[in-house]
Amino acid sequence: MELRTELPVIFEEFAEQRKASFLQVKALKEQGVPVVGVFCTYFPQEIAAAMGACVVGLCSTSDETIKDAERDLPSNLCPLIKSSYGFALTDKCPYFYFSDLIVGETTCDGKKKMYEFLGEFKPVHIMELPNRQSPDGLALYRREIIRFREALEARFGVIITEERIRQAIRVRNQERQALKALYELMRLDPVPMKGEQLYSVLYGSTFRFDKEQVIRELQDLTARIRAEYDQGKHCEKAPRILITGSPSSGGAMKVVRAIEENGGVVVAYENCGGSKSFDELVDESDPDVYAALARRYLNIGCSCMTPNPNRFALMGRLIEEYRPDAVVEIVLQACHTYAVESLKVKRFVQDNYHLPYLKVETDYSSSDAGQINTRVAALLEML
Ligand code: BJ8
Repeated sequence: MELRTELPVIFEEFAEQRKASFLQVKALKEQGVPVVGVFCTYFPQEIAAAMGACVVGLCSTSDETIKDAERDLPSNLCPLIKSSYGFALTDKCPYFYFSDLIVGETTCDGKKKMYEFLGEFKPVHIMELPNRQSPDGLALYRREIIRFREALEARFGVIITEERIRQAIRVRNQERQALKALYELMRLDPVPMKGEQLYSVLYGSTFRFDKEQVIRELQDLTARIRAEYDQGKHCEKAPRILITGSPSSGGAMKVVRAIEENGGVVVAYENCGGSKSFDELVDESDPDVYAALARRYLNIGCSCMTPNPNRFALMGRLIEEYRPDAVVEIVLQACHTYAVESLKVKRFVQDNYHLPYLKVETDYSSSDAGQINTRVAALLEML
């Protein structure tokens, strides 16, 4: 049974949130609110939030500007990097246009080299992200978070106090908990909503700038979905899929759509945009606020870490909690770290959990949609 009532409208509103927020950012900018543009889940949001800045995600996920980007960048490069650079280059992304400062991290090679070119037309601050989750790495990222705070203070002429940072941590933790509560509804079988609907809320909420308000709306949405579920309004029982790999927003959502159009349902997203983004809270009791932030962010299990045990710890937990029937990995074209690590994911999923595993290498074009459809349909038929 499909969800009725006004819930689909709410999902739709979240799905359109990125576009809907263009004007909000413009208005904030006119009120003198600094706008900080970011590209990665490792970005310590709380530091910018503590100065009252508006934080906007700049990762672009459509192939509209890839041709423009390829004038400067190699064509054999991750589409997320080319798309993001292309939107910046052509001034087609209002968020980029309004950003007073862009922050990048030393994650994958393509991204960090692209930032050098972005720096030619916008102020860019690079945070040095260690590639190991070690005590030394933690100390380095802690220092980098302090250096970032100092850079903001110098650029915007403000003082960012520890008290403000703690307040920002409290609010972000509440937002993470609200997102998790919604997400955890997908443990139900049958599920209360489609995986694409869930993702539209997760993604859309990152473009909501009044965090107190979005927390209330998420809590309200979760309660309403649960109440309707208890009245028997939910989706049909379907093969359950866990998504992992490169981020699946925008053009890469074609994989999720192929799964759901062929009778499956995405119950969990291990990748950025999904659990990686909000699974862990910042420890509010740590007297060293910078160490608490460094630990929380450095714990993210991105494939740019080597080794990368935290990705597998999270994936194992999600498999146990969400009970997928198969795992589908999305690897964006030329994303070497996820492509190489995919062998470990395949072994992990097959050997430890005896689940089928499918790797889909793709970009943001629609040229491979038919082929993806065929492969996904074959997987679902087997389940
Ligand atoms: S924490 S996943 S947001 S780096 S897909 S640009 S890795 S070549 S987006 Fe990412 Fe931060 Fe990691 Fe998450 Fe490079 Fe791969 Fe492209 Fe990627």
